Amino acid sequence: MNTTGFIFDLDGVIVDTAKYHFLAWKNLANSLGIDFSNEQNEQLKGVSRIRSLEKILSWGNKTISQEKFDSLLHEKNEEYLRYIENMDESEILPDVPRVLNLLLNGNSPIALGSASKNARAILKKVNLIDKFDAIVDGNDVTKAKPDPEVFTNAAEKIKIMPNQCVVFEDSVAGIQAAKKANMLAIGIGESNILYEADYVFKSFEEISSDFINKLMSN
Ligand code: B16
Ligand code: MG
Repeated sequence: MNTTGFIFDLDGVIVDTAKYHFLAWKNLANSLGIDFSNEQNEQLKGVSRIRSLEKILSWGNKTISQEKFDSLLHEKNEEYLRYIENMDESEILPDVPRVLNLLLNGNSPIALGSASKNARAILKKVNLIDKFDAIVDGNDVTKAKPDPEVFTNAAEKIKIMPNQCVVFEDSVAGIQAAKKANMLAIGIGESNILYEADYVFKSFEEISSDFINKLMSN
């Protein structure tokens, strides 16, 4: 086994489900009379479902009953589930399979570290679940990103020291979580947003095989 561990976020890194979360949150916010901008959406990426709704309500200065809160969470997830119902391998982001296969061929431990409670279902739909040695998702943690719990749990499961782990993340909260966990953080997205990462690439297409090989040999 290689001694560097690789931890992947799911939404926005492996699959482009970030757009479905955006649509569902926007519809929910607008139905409450709350505007929902792209900038606000960035602040929800990587953030748990409960925390996301709390943030939206605070942006709109709304207070609602616990019952209403729970029913909105349920509705948001139902809409999201409708979007992802027919997902298949075609929704895997470009060059993710190339990088996963490089890591597998290099005998590197691979884990998923996602805030989503739907992560396992999505990995099954896109037929990638067998590539992962360990999965930690929103069902397994009590503290959401930017808390490092999801990544430290993933490192424990693949038996790799945190400072020997590399995290791929598309969210500000996730990059902060990776850094708090003492891991190398690679941002997938825009460098002006993910500036706290150690490296930022627009997508896996920009990450050379040479770069991955170097990470594996560190
Ligand atoms: P769910 P990630 C996160 O997944 C998403 O980025 C975030 O937008 C979402 O609210 C969160 O999962 C919870 O997802 O409602 O499916 O449990 O990026 O950490 O893979
Ligand atoms: Mg993400």
